[in-house]
Amino acid sequence: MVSSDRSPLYALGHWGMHRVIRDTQGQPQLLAWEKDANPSPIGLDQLSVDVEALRIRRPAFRESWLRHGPGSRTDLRGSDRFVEVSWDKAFELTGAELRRVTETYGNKAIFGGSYGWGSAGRFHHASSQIHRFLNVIGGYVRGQDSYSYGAGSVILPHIIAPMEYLLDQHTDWATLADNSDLFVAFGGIPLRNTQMTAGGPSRHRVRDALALMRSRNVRFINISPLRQDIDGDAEWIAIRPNTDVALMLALIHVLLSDNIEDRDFLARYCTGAAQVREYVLGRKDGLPKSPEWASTITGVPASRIRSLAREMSGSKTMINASWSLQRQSHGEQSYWALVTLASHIGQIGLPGGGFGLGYGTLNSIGSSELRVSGPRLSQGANSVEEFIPVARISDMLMNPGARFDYDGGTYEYPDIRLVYWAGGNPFHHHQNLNRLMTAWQKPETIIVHEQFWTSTAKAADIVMPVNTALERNDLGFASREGQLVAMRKIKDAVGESRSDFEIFAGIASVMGVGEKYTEGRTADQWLEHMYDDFRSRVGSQIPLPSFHEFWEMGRVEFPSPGGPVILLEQFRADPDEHPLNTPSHRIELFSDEIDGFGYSDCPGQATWIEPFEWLGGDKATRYPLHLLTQEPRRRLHSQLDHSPYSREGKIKGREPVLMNARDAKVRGISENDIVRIYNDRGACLAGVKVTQDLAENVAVMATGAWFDPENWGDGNPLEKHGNPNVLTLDVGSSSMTQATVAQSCLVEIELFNGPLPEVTAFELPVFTTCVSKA
Ligand SMILES: Nc1nc2c(c(=O)[nH]1)N[C@H]1C(S)=C(S)[C@@H](COP(=O)(O)OP(=O)(O)OC[C@H]3O[C@@H](n4cnc5c(=O)[nH]c(N)nc54)[C@H](O)[C@@H]3O)O[C@H]1N2
Ligand SMILES: Nc1nc2c(c(=O)[nH]1)N[C@H]1C(S)=C(S)[C@@H](COP(=O)(O)OP(=O)(O)OC[C@H]3O[C@@H](n4cnc5c(=O)[nH]c(N)nc54)[C@H](O)[C@@H]3O)O[C@H]1N2
Ligand SMILES: [Mo]
Repeated sequence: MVSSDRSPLYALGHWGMHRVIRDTQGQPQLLAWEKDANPSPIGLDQLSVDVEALRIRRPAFRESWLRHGPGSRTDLRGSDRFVEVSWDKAFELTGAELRRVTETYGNKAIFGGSYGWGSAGRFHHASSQIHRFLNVIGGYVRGQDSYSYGAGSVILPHIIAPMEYLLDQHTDWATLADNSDLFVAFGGIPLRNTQMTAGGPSRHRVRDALALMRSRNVRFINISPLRQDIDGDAEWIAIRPNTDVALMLALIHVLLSDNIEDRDFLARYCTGAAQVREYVLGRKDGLPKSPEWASTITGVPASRIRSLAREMSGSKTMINASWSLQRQSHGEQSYWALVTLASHIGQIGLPGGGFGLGYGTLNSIGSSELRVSGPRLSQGANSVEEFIPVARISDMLMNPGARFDYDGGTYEYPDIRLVYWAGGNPFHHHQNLNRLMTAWQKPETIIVHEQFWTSTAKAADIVMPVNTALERNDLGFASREGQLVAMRKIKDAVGESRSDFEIFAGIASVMGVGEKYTEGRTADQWLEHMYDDFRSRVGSQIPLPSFHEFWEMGRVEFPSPGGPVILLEQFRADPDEHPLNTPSHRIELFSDEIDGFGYSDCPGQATWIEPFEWLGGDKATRYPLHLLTQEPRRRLHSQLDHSPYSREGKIKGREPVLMNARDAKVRGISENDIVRIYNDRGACLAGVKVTQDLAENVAVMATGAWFDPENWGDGNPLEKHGNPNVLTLDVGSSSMTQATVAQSCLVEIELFNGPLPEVTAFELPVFTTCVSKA
């Protein structure tokens, strides 16, 4: 597509908009977008030498796979050499392998879950492209739910409403500023995380939103092990990790004991208040969930629990829980307890009150921009029924045929022979990576589309080089961000890299289904098609110019309806006219449905269940520190970890770990020391930052340092770079949701005195030329 030189150039990433200018040599440069008052520095380094150095330039096959065929020397995955081949050869070999697997074992032998964020852009959205392709060739085993909020999204429809619906309707920041007195944040509202929106933020709004709220005297309470989880002025209640449910139950206990629970709200909008009362007051189990009871579990003084409950019910209070609160052992309970607590306070559906599930996770939450479904690529229909809850990947690969519980059903793990990934990095995102390394050796073939030589790419048999969002045309859109962006190509692709679309089109063509996959359109024709479809769907709601005018303009801002947006406002106004989609059409504080599933690890109402790993359990005598792994300030997950901005945050090349000053001192550890963090599952190196602003016996690391084991294969090699997922626990949160429990992890930390091993995560694999088997 051609545009005039005067058309503005924008680059959109999950971290925000950049303005693109050309230097005197005509080379593109990325600048912060002038209309964004609080732009993120993440992404500015995308064109840096360090980033480009790790690009995948040509299709590459693992040597043993190419020489000896599928399934050969899978123990060498991650350390084998690679052979580069032409595109024609890559398409031919990949098409033949997909045909072999589907003809021999059926499509249910392909795992195409392919979880991951990929890049911004609605057409070149890697997971849409791969799912569309796999559907065209007969289907695939999918991964259900998300790492982000898998526990929440499975349980919430039973008790109130689907998570996506709730997230989309969160009360907007300005309405909170106008109406709230108190904002109680379990897990904080870290501005660090609000740099992102999946698909790309427009203006970063949360810093100014919090400032506005403070200027209107809204008081903030940060209930978190880490003080910095709220930037700026806030009361800090340092809670022991994974114990929030106990605190919430005790807050309800105070309301019930004081007779200040909102009985009208409970009667009109909820079912199950009686069962909650019985449980909280300890009528059945003889154990009142009192402030004293919760104090021993949470470390929060009973007196503060009492006064907090009274403050919350006596003022207009928004109670928020971060998503991290449900990425843990029995994480469903955190959200159920939160909704139960908010129902007892009775402010759900009022401006400024009620509950939130993730203010402070993304820029888009709390936005009052237009709600509209964006341009989309049809993925077609999947004729394979088998699925796994997304975080059960190692279980699936290791135990084909084994049964698992999930949301009231019982299912079987399929027998996977081929894994296909585009747009994600499991050797970043999954828990217990040493276990994943073992599981990863099972399939006969692993195909990965990547832009960079990540650990996942290095551990594949077939690696397809993908261009970046800066090297292709696309449509930029994200929910509640109020704009559509012409993401115009700003530079040529590196090496021979191509888009996922072109790669899948090439493979589809040798498999005889090229036309079905492309529908006869080029990538640019698809953009126009998707734009026109969007334009006709939104009609007069968004006056849009023709595609070609839009492409020249560079971006279109949608009319902003402004506020107020008030979560569950209509339900509150008339619950009969606007019923919930739960069995009782009310908020289910007790759920007959869930109770009927008979899960001991997820009973019929919000329950305190001892976490798998926590500071109050037996395991803490051996591993006395609770490791929390938060989202990284300097990158998006593992993306751009090789950029200068991310690397500047490291200590001697390792990811920092935050330690409480006393915990460091008793271990003889000082600021900037390199330490070994370990438990039974693995060990990694990290560089220490000492702070007073972290609860004792807690350590905090960011995720996303590229996985860098001393060697691949079996055993528990030392991870040299600071990827905390060698330490995390890989079990399902409960029979109900089977979600990740990344935040339930005990470790010990010791000074590392040995010679420092070199970080090799940012090195290319070894290439060889090899006589092909044919
Ligand atoms: N311990 C612990 N682990 C966690 C979490 C935690 O809190 N603690 N959080 C979890 C959560 S919430 C999430 S969402 C996951 C995130 O996990 P992922 O989404 O897997 O992480 P990313 O680093 O974003 O990986 C995206 C990959 O896609 C590649 N990519 C980018 N654009 C394209 C493209 O156009 N095509 C192709 N083919 N590839 C592309 C990038 O180079 C990158 O390697 O991590 C999870 N892991
Ligand atoms: N910069 C940046 N922003 C991101 C991302 C990124 O990679 N980089 N990733 C995005 C994605 S995919 C997601 S899913 C969201 C995730 O959003 P969240 O899940 O909200 O983010 P986290 O950083 O994991 O957790 C926030 C804080 O919760 C606290 N916490 C952890 N466990 C507990 C607990 O048991 N109790 C209490 N009270 N607090 C606890 C930790 O101190 C942590 O700093 O972030 C998004 N935003
Ligand atoms: Mo996420």
